[in-house]
Amino acid sequence: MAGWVILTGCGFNPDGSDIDVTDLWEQFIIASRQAGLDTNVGGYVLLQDFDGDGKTDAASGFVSSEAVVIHIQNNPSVWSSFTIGSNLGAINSLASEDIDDSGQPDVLAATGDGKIWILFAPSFAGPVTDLWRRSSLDHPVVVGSWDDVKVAHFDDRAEFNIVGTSSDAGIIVLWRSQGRVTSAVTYEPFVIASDLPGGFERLTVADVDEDGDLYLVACGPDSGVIWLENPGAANVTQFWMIHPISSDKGFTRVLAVDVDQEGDIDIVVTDRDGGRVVWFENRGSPRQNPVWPEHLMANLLPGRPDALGVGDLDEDGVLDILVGTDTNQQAIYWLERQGMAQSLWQRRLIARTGFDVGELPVGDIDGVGWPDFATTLAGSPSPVVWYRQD
Ligand SMILES: [Ca+2]
Ligand SMILES: [Ca+2]
Ligand SMILES: [Ca+2]
Ligand SMILES: [Ca+2]
Repeated sequence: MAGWVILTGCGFNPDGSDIDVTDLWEQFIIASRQAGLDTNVGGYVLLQDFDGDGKTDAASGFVSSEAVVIHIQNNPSVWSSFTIGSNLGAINSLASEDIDDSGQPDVLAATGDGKIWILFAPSFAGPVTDLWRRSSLDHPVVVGSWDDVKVAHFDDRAEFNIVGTSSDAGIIVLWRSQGRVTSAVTYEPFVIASDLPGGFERLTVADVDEDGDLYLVACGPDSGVIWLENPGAANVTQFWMIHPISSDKGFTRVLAVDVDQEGDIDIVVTDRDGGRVVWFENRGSPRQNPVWPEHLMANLLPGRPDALGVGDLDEDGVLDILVGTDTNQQAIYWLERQGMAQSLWQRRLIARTGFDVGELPVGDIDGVGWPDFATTLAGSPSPVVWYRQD
């Protein structure tokens, strides 16, 4: 990170402390520790209404559980958990969309066993707890481990596209359906990028230049940050140009959001080992103007930031960034920009968790009041939780 030392010391509260808002946030349990499910390492959680009753549900998976569990909300403090897939390999990422257009959302899992699984929800004829069919995507090459999976519409077909990244294979792959989806086998792989030195661990989907096509942004601790240019919705199997955003190492999580509210998508990343959250400023027309200035958002040492979320927590029209840390002084913070300075961020402490914080999806979980968020707490007696602000 040489060259950015000048930023150290900027961007904190004047007295160097957090604004403590822990009293304003209450934790609720989505799932308690369950026999036969090892939830001690590496958690992932997403929000989705799986049973179509209008109440937000969740899906979770852990590196150590090798299983995907859905959590159906009965009421905000009572949730029922059902394992929808087990022995899948270490869960490295989860995604959810209605892949087969059945009316019920399905779940995808990228795993350490070298597979990307699609878990298809049972039809509406039966309860959501019926058997979930599973199948895995075809691979263009043998992959040891998939790090991330995302679902979006990159092409002009009705069916969703799926993208996955494997850092150890150094590839990023896009799958497109050959017609109506009945199983993962309907999908054909197309390699977007290969021979990527160091590889990329995390993906996010964003329209980086606002031309209507969706692009990919990728980060990897051994490779930096790039964006990959979709050649166009009618041409997704043609060449995807790779554009560098940063060649600095150490970035573990990535988020695309208009940080400075100038109307273009900026990129937020965690530098886990460096304890920092930084953002890269899109100065408009990133194809012609490829320099993305780096700005410090927070230095959380000795905490190791390795989880990001975004939402307008205080409903003031400005998106807020959630950050979770692990290893030391595990906590959840809310970062809010102060005025126009790019590196002046106010930091509020939402919770000291005592356990490593996983992902931080924001949503209206209880259906009333302010936005809420869920997360995983690896190793905790309550490994899947949500937080509400009073
Ligand atoms: Ca529901
Ligand atoms: Ca479905
Ligand atoms: Ca912007
Ligand atoms: Ca806000």
